[in-house]
Amino acid sequence: MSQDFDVPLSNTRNVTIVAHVDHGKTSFADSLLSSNNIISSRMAGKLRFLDSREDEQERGITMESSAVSLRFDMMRTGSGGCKFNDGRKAGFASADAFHSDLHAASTSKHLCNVIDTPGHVDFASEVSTASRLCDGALVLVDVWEGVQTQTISVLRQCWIDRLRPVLVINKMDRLITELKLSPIEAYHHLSRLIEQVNAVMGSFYASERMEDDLRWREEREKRLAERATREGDEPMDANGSKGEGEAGEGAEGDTEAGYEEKEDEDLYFAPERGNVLFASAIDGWAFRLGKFARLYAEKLGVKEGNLRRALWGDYFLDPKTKRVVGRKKLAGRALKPLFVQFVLENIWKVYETLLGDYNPDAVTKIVSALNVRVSPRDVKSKDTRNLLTLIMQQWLPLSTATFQAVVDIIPPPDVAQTQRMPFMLLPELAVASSTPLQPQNTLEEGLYSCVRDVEAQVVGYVSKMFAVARGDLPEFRKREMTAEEMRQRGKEEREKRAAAAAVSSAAGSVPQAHSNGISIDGIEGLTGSLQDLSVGPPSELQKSDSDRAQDIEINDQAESSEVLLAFSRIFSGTIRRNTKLLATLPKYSPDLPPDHPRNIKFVKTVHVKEVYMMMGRELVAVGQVQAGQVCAIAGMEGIVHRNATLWAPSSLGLQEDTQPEKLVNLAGVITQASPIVRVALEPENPADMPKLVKGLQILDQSDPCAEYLVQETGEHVILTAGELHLERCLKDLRERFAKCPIQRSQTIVPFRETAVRGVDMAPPKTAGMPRGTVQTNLLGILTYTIRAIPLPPAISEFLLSHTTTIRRLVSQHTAQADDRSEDDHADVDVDADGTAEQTHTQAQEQARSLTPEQFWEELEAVCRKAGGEWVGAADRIWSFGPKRMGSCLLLDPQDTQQLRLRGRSQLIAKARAEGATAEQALATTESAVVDQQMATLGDHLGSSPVDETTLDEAMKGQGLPADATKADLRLLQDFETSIEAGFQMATFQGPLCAEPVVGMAWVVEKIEIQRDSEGNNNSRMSAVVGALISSVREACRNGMLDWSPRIKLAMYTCDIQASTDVLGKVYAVVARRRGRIVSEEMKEGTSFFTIRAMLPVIESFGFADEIRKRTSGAASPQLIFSGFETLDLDPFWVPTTVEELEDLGEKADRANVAKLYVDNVRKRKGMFVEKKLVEAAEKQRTLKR
Ligand SMILES: Nc1nc2c(ncn2[C@@H]2O[C@H](COP(=O)(O)OP(=O)(O)OP(=O)(O)O)[C@@H](O)[C@H]2O)c(=O)[nH]1
Ligand SMILES: [Mg+2]
Repeated sequence: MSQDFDVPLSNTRNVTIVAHVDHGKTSFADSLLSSNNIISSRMAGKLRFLDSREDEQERGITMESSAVSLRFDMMRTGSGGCKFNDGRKAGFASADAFHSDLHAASTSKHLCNVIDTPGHVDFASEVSTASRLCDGALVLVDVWEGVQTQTISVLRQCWIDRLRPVLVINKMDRLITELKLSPIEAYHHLSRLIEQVNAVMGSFYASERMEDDLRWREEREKRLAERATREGDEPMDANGSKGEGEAGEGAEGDTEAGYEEKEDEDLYFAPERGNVLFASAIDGWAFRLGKFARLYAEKLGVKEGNLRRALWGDYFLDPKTKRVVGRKKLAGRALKPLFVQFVLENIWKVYETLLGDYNPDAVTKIVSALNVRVSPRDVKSKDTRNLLTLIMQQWLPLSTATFQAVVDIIPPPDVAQTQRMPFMLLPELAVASSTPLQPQNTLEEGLYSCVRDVEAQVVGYVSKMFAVARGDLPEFRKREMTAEEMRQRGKEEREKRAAAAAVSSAAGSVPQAHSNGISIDGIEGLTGSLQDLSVGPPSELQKSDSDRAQDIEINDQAESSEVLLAFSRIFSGTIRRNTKLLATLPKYSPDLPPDHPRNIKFVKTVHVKEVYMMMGRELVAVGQVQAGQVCAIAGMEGIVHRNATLWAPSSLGLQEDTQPEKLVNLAGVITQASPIVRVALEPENPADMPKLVKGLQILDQSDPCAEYLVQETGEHVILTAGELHLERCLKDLRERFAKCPIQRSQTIVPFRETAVRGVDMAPPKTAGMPRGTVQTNLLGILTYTIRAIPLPPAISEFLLSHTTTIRRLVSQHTAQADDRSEDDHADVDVDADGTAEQTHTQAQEQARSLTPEQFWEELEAVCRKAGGEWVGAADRIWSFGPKRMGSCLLLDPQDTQQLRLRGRSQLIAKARAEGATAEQALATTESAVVDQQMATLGDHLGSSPVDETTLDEAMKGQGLPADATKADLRLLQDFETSIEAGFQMATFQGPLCAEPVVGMAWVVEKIEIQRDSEGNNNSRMSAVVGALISSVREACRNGMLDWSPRIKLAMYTCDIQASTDVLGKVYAVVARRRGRIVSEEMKEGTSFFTIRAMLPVIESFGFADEIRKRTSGAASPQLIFSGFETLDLDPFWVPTTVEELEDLGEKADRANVAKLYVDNVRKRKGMFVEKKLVEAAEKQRTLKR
């Protein structure tokens, strides 16, 4: 296979194929592969070549994304590729350019890096990792199934990552063969489908732009006002009139006004714009309107461009006048839209002729009319489906149409990077800014323009690590020898043997044959051309194969046969093998210098051992890769875990004296699926433990969504996105990574705890105090009162949807933020208990990330709305919990003067605005906090036994040394830290079953320190500090239990399509698993219902299989995690009224599902579970008698 990846940037494209599960991505990719002769065109659409794993082929589901670099030649004008206008949505308008271009001819080589992704929701993280590396996406939609849940989420991913999408309406053949629609019905169906997709795009646009729009309008008004004042002095008629003056302003702001307008319009898919492909992957055909416009333009004597615009929509050909007319001029005639007449009917005809009664004459007629080449044998063959494919593949070749659309619509890397880079480097600023951001330094210039020079700074981004069998690396793969080589080899062997026989004295002869057969696979031509380009010593690229093999020896242990490679894209410069690079891990902060103590541990040196182009199952070692390409890099195993940004001053890599001034961090993969399903693993044979641990480590690194952790109990736990994902992980562990039999525990599902105001709660525990109040006196020295209150739902939802903002906010306040973990798992923080913190849902993820000011303002508004004591609560927030970023609050009392989070946030912002560095700002804020604490210290020093003195008086009046104040201050600070720690612990492990608490607030009503007369009760004080944490934890828990506690269940939403006859069965399954139906819709024109149900995750195992069985395989539900939902049942509830006792028995343990769940979790965690083993023993005895 001869490959040449060296094409100009303008002819390079990076594209990902995304869709809902089973909409035909992998089949679609097949046809593209066949254009490069990787597979035969007869097998295209059937082979699913990129599903290279055995289980992928078995199940017919893609589980890992795979990349392939495809070459194609295209006839273009001399301008070097189609023209892309500038501005964000550049390209859609270029359809004209494209079609006119086709007439002028000059072929040029193009390279398209295609990444096929899985559609199953369990592997959604693979989609996010792929989209970061690409500039455009082919969004497939099954023409019949239409927009599905994952379609929406992939469209959202494209939107977030600023990928230019091309809509591919796939499985068009189903409309003819399965659903037997007429062309006109099909046309209406297609229009509705495109509308559906556009509605989704519109919703993203609306939500993002609403704010932007407001900002833009405000700015514009301000400008207008300024201008009005400026021009106020000028004579009115300078511009003719005031009104025209405004028009002039309009013209000045035209770029923006026009920009806004165009953006909205460019957002949508419209066949006439060339961003919609109609395809049948299985039959190997696809087209855009341009194809038919060209065909008919001449026949009808209409301009091609005009015809193309009329080919979609309600335009008709008036048979009398031979003119194209709109609906108005139909005058009641029943004409067919042009699209039906010229496009669909032709396709329908081919299908009907070939798949109807066999008629060789009709077939021959079609073959000649379409001007395709089919061998007479094929025409005679009875396999008409195959013949159909042959004809359609030639008439409307899928790969040609797709590559044309890709070149047309999707910008080349340099153009794309100019638009995408601001969103990757400064996402918040870029979204907020109305004008495109500009590069600030040479590094950014390189990134914005995708420079490829060897001297340019190298920046690459690793979006995931993936495992390949060592034997699959080209260095290790046996190359198939040509006949000539075999003859040569035979000759050499014979000579060798003859020589050996001649020497024959020594018996133990040479077992050399084994060392042969390792060879780089047939890319001599390529390496040759690369040598010319390379700057370094040529010998590097000419290393012998065995040397290379040694270089790749990443893991010395022979038993490990998996190598981890980095799935990467080069954004600037050229990466070469055998160079050193810096890898910045996701937690690296680009605002601080690289040698800052907080950054230093996130910068690692890596050695690039080899770079490969990816060819689906094969890797091709290429020695170097230039900017704008997607590639795989060897040599980062053990250093880079998930993602990283690579940097070097030039293609020569790091030198001894390299001192980076600034590094960037391109991390931003949004993992939409949160790992929610947890199991503990152990090897069947205990001696295999080391193997398992090693396997788990590889899995953890190579799967973007699987997490591995060791629990406190010593259990080895993995977290996966769902059942299918878990199965794949187990299979990988058993067969590839650990290679030993493994047992799994029952699935562990997280819960949440909260409390609500119940209807018939017992009286408050502390009499005379509001509910939830707990007063504690520690050793007679410290008295404090804490009151628990359930948060109003609006506040807790707001907090939940902004956890990322809160995390950032809190880390701003603590210099040592996030020092806890050195790993680079930025996306998911896993605590010791194994509870994934990132369990907010897709819907919640949509929430914009806010600046601190915005966050506080919005929170304040939400609190104000909640009313009552919540008004102003935002100012009193002392801490968030659990883990400092959850939806629980620790609050100061209402009349507090304390400088809490918000006050500090404002101080920091103020200092930053005045030009202070982050550290300085922090320092000034800290000292302000200390000052203020000093000022309020007196409030906490309760009445001392001797006399009632405040601190000041104590200092002055009693002549206490200044040290005493400092000691008091330190004491107060210690107390506050302990109280916060206690709160964090209480929220991290709730009172019910030690699961995290959400939606609660605790108000610290009072802290009073009783000083004794000498003020030297140090030893007792330290005892208090020691006991305080656990005491606060208990207080928080008890306060919470004073309300009516609840558990929250992790829930899945799922859409099930079922026909009327199986509907009842589906409902029964959902009900039995404690799910509930949310909606039920009849699909237009069919007897199918789309049901949306909510299902507790804990009850979901085996659900998909069960539904599939019940519906005879018709429905396969996609379970999507949708957050936690309160189970409205008090786990402590027991029947009290006579009826309840009669109905449910004394304990109602069967009715109280909440208690059941709680007890199960407690049992699993080894906590105390109240349970009687022998119940009603007398009764049993009585029965026996
Ligand atoms: N009728 C018809 N079936 C198709 C077409 N394209 C794909 N299929 C079928 O749809 C099923 C799924 O195809 P895949 O290519 O595996 O779909 P996918 O999108 O890659 O699926 P995942 O990767 O698992 O999300 C297979 O049975 C294909 O044969 C098409 O154009 N027409
Ligand atoms: Mg697939």
